[in-house]
Amino acid sequence: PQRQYRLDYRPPAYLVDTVALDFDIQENNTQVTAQLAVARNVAGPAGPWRLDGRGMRLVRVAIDGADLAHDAYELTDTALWLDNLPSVFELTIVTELDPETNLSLEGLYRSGAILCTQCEATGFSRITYFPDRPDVMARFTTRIEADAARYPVLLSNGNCTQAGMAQPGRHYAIYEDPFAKPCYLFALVAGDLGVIRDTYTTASGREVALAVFTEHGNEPQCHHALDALKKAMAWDEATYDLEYDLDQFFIVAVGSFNMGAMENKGLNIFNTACVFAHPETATDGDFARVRDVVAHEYFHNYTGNRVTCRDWFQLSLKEGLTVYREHQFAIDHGSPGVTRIEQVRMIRDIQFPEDGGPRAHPVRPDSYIEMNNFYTITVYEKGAELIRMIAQMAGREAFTDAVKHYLHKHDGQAVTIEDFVVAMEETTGLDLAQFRHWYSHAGTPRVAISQQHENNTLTLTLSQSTPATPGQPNKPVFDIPISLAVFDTAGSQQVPPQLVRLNHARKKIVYKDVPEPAVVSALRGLSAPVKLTQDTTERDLVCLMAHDSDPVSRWDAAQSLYMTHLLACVDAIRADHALPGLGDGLSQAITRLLADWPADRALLAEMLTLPSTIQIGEAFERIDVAAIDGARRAVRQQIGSRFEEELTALATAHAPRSTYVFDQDAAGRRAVFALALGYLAETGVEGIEAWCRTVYDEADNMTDRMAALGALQYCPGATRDRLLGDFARRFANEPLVMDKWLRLQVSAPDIDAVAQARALLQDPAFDFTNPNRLRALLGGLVRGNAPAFHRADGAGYALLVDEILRIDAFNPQMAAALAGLIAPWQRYDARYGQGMRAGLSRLDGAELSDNTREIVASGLA
Ligand code: BAL
Ligand code: ZN
Repeated sequence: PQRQYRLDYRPPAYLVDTVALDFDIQENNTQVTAQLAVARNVAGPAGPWRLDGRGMRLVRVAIDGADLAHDAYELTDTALWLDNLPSVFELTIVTELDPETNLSLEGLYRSGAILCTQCEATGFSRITYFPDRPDVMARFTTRIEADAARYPVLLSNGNCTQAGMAQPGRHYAIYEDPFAKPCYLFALVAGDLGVIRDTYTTASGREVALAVFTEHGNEPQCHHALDALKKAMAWDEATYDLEYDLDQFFIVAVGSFNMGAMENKGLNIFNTACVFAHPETATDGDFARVRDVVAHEYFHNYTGNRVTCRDWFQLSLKEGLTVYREHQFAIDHGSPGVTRIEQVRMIRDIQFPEDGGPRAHPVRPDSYIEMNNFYTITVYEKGAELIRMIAQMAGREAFTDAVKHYLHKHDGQAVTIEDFVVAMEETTGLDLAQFRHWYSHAGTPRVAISQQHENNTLTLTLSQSTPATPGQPNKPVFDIPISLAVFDTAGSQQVPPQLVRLNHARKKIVYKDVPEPAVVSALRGLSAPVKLTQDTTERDLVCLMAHDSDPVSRWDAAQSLYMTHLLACVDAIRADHALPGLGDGLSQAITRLLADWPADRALLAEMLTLPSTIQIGEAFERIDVAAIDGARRAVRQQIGSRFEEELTALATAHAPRSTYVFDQDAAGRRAVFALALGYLAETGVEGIEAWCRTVYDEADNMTDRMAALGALQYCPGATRDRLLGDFARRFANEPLVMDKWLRLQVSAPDIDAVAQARALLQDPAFDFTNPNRLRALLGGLVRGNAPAFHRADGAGYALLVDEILRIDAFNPQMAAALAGLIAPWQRYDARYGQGMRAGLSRLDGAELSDNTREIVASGLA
């Protein structure tokens, strides 16, 4: 495999003005005829022209209508090379594909009753030979012909301009997309589909036809997604003056999909998991995710489609910005504090570990072997945090103007992250020279803040350093926006919130006329993706938890209090000492919280949630899985026992009563109920099983059912078995709900989860070529039951490696993602790390896809 380097970028040798595609869908194969209007690009290199292509049969190549003989071109496993070309010509290519046997879920493939495509990053080159790079933008016309009974619905990008009957029993449709686009945004769908429809009238009065397509019978689960789409369209008009630009916008939900969704122009294709939301089958979390993913894909219409990436190293150009826009949208449609807390948790729990492991890479990577391995939390979420930092420094209004300027300046172009940053500077007046390091350097900066207070003068000393990451031993000094505020111990504000730019290795900030004692609230709302150490006292944290004006900071103070106690418990377990008690400060803080519930109940649930085991692991040089899990469970039991009465009152007050609605208030109540029930179950309080049974039996929605089953994970016995059996029978025909069941099957602490997973993998009721099933079962085991996965005999690693090898043969993207779970073996205590490494070595000795090989090699480097 060839490693690609960012600095090797050369403009394309030839440009494609128009592409006419003709899909002839037959029973067992599909023939694709592509006609390209091509012109030499004077800015590009001379010599033979490379068209990418793999996994299909080349039937015909013709230049200006004349067929090329076999010796007039060169064909390899991954490319078609043409030479001695005229400067302007029409290229015809005919290929034959086997969508029925394509389990990679790239290119054209079957998902149930639906033929569909996935072209990002390079799936289009499984459809026809083409310069499969985003800086080749062409106007596409697509004709699809298929059996009318089997495929009554035929869809592609743009607007439908013609449709009708073809030969007997067959029909066709023609779509024209007036916007030039890279081939990664191409999409086609053919199938016998149900649909729900609506319209949206844009701010300037144009009517857009909206639709969500799905396999028959699932239509009732699609209304929430359609509603979210209309909200997203209205939000983008109101926030950025961005109006939709085609006559139709369609979403198609398919069961087999590697990603969450895909923003193809005018024809988004979604994983059903990011479309379906019905109270009986989806939780509040699912409802929120569907809303946000629908919005995300819609927002790509401008940030990604109208302005796209020059090359894949620039992926964060569209993903970081679109995730940021999605985050803004989510904050405007839910509890702002809790929504931000969820975003912060994602950064700390998933991005920080990636940035501290063997796969650490800059938001704009410098090289890759397989691009699909770089659709990462760093490119997406850290990329969004970089945009958020720019927005904070610029101020919301200036930032909004800058985004408008960027989209206007580069409309219809394929550009770079540098182009984006320049556009930000041009409008906001910010100097982002030093800030650019965030894009080019991996790793999580450490920021330390210490305070001295004398004669009413408060001096803060801020410093930064960043650990080395693979291939980047030396780190620059970053430009880090730190949000600060100062309170007195009663919670009155002494210094209002302000943004300080830590752009030196060390910086002092002096506040005069601040009476002692002062409580410093720093990095409020995670103003930068850094790890903070601060010399705050327990008293300060208790004060911030009660009084900070920012709910995210209140939550963060609680997290710090919990963390101090959790770390002491991990140390005690490792040293075989008795566990320390809860401590006065923490007890006092929880007492206060449980005596005076914040109005935002979702915030209360967050404030009573301990840092995750991953978060706790981040605090250690080497991760001791058993000690960390043991400590977290023990602290939950300490809290459950100490506050049994208060938690019972909390659960009782929020027990399900009314008919399900998905709104902020109701979801918050359900969240706090589930949280209290979980504590009580983990503590084993009397009567808890009966309570869970009642909740389950009487539930009118999936959120409450899952609250009961989640709590029962701690209560082995007949009740749990009966309810899990009932759940499996009730939802046997709902694959997404059965994914929840699969996770439950492997996440209980008392079971042999590895044996359970192996048994389930043999169960013919489940299609374990489907990514959602695999994520549920294997993700459920590795992430949802770490002690079971990391068991001492290595059976968990053996199972995962067996599965990676099986899956790699048909879906390399999925296999590579799973291999990433054991790549960071060096972060683990040797007891675990050696087994993880042995797993990687076994993979290394096998025949692997480029995708999986790249991940394994990074782990073994
Ligand atoms: N472009 C891949 C799916 C997404 O990020 O929207
Ligand atoms: Zn995206």
